[in-house]
Amino acid sequence: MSFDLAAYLAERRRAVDAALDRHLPPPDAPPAIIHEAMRYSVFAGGKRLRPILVIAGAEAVGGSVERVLPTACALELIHTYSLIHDDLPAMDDDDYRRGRPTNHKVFGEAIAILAGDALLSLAFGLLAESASLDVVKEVAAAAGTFGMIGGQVVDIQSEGKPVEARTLEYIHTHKTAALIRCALRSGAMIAGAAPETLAAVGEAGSRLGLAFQIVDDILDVEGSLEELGKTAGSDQRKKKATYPEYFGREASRLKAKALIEDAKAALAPLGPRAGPIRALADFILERRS
Ligand code: GRG
Repeated sequence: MSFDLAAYLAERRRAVDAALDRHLPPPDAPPAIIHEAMRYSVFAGGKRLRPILVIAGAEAVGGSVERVLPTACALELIHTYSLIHDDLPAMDDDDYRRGRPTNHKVFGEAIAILAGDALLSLAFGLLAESASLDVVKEVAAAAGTFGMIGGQVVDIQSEGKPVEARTLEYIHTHKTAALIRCALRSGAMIAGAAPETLAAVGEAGSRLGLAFQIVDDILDVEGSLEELGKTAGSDQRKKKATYPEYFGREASRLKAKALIEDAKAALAPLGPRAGPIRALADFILERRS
């Protein structure tokens, strides 16, 4: 029987959502406005890809869902903070995210900035309570200036300018792939992966992450507000450095496909337990939202 990805995703999304609800402060805890703003964006309906990759990373080396749930939540909180800040007028100035008006459109810029900061603080609190120092360091590196923030800085600096292919790859591998790789590796680390297994999982994560952002660039050209939950065509309007802009849509799709195959090849030594990661790899390539 083939792997039922829809059932796998639905079950793990439910577990992640319930854990997020437990870990986030109640919406009426004073000062209520900040807790409402945090919950507004977290529960706006994201795919939960990063927390599910934490879980799949653990399962690929025989770990349990329960054990990695706090780390899975931490990754989703960091991802949501990055989306809130990315949407701010000072950054991408977007009006819609996850099918809803962006956080600053509803709560104002000051609360949106603070909601992002609060999600990041909560994430590291959760990690400190539940993960080893190695995992905390791994996440800090992936989210920081040599990871996601570094990629965001170069992305912003490159707007409206001609970029070289290696700059484009730097942006995508840092802005997006670093956190996706970290999600897979963190799950595997908590589940006690051997060094060579962890290296294979990291290889796969880097390729999945880059493929994810290339597909995101293509969807920004091809998708709609209904499908994406955010305004399509925004990369072109902001003159962003993207794969389809640089290489064309067809070559970008082939590149994403090749990366997905490379990711699966890297996972070969893990055997059947990496089945969910392989299915997630196909999902990353085929997704429409
Ligand atoms: C520190 C001031 C400050 C800002 C941080 C780091 C940063 C701003 C932004 C990160 C860059 C970013 C938003 C990259 C885009 C990654 C991406 C493709 C996001 C969309 O991910 P999905 O499709 O979203 O998984 P859902 O909503 O499904 O979770």
